[in-house]
Amino acid sequence: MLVCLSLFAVSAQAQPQTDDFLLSGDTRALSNNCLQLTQDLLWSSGGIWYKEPIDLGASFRIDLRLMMGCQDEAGADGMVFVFSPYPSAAGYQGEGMGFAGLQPSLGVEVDTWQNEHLGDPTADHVAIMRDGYVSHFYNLAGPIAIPNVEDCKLHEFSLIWDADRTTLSLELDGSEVVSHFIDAVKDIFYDDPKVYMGVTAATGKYTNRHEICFDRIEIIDPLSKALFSRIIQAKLKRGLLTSIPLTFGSDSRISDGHAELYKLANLLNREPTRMVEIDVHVPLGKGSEEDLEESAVRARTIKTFLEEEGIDAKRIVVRPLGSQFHNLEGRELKGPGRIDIRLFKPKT
Ligand SMILES: [Ca+2]
Ligand SMILES: [Ca+2]
Repeated sequence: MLVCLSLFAVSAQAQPQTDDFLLSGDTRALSNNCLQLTQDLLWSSGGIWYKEPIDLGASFRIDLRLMMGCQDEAGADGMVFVFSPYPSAAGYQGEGMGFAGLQPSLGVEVDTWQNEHLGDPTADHVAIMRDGYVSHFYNLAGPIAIPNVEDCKLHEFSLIWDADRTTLSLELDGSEVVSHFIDAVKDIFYDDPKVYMGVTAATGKYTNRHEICFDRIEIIDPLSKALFSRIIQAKLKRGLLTSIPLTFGSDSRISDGHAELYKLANLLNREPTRMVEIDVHVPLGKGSEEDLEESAVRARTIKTFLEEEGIDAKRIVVRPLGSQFHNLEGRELKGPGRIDIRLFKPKT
């Protein structure tokens, strides 16, 4: 199953499969959702990159398990969760853990080997880093010591991006271990929110086997939480007719205005006793028959959208009105079109 990462996905959830990743270096698939990034050998390195880009404008949570090897004292080097504009990039091995040198990037390391010159603590540790710098003198957050993870066991990690608070956090076995506030889109990625998610691992002069299993990727779209302003909400609750802009492409699909429809869906979800009447107007087009047909197509699209947002079809009344009111009360329709909505309580 492929996770749907489109901008308009409300809350897409999926268990990623190994096919969903580009593999590099020594990486090999172990099962449907587990991969080995390094063998227990000198100077081994591997990386995986999720093929679909991730939008940092949306919040997400990635649940996975890591097996960091079976050697504690003599085990090295560790793994890094990486966000980068380029998939399949690979950084330096050894202490670089496949992350060193990747620029621009945002990384979260799970480091199991102390490199004193990088400021590593003795214990296994985590840190949030940028632009391929593995030295803690330049990191964003950490290093934070964690219990030994080189115990031959799978440990649960969750990587959480809160897009509203622009905060990246890492949980280990259910507890938050490191968190950092950063406007990553602006400060690191040159205003481009589209990034790829990768995981890298490496060994050097000391070694360990590094494995990863993916349990769940959940994307929470910010649009799905959008609300009308208090003024419009109050107006709608009084049953007043309210227009919302909605643009359709030549294929009769909604091309702009999804945010407005999400707001309507959210309001209907909060007001479960109310129904909605939607009048669908189109600009003066080829003729009244064709315009009526076009508005009927749009009406179906809008109804389907709301139904997919969990609104019962019985609560939605759509009226395709063609172009007969295209110039109602001076609100002339030119390019886009308009829908008029009214909330009401059904007579019982
Ligand atoms: Ca290290
Ligand atoms: Ca250790």
